[in-house]
Amino acid sequence: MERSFLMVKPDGVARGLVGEVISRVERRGLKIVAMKMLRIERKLAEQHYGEHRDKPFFSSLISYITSGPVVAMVVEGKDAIKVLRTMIGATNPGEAAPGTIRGDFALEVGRNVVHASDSPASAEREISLFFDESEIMSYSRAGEEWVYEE
Ligand code: IDP
Ligand code: MG
Repeated sequence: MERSFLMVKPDGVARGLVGEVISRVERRGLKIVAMKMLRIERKLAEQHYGEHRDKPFFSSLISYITSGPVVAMVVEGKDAIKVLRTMIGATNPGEAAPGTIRGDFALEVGRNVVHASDSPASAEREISLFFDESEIMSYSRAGEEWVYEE
């Protein structure tokens, strides 16, 4: 099993899309093993998006992500990182396929509703930025035997 970091960004929270995102994750068979609502502080935002420090959109990205509460999650399941990236859709919602979260709920790259880790290394780094190991739960979901072959 793999873990990824998933976050409903401030626009997603403000637009009432938290339940929509969560229900898609649950329906897929993935398991939410940690979750919290928080207002991201500037320092955490700059750490989280450190790879984009030199990009022209960095300061607007930091303003966006710190502009209101977010809902941060750790999601577990087979190929969780790749599966969530497919479910959220292309970074630019204008290019995101219908059926993806961004393709169904967004129009602009600077208001693209969700974040999901893009690799195992990012997932590990992002999970540890937002969660203590003690906040990550271990439990069985009913029906898992019908999601996984064995
Ligand atoms: P990702 O969120 O799909 O992983 P990244 O390239 O890692 O996309 O960019 C991080 C975030 O930065 C995007 O989700 C988006 O909010 C913002 N962003 C990326 N490119 C642009 C841009 O060209 N203009 C404005 N914001 C951008
Ligand atoms: Mg990214």
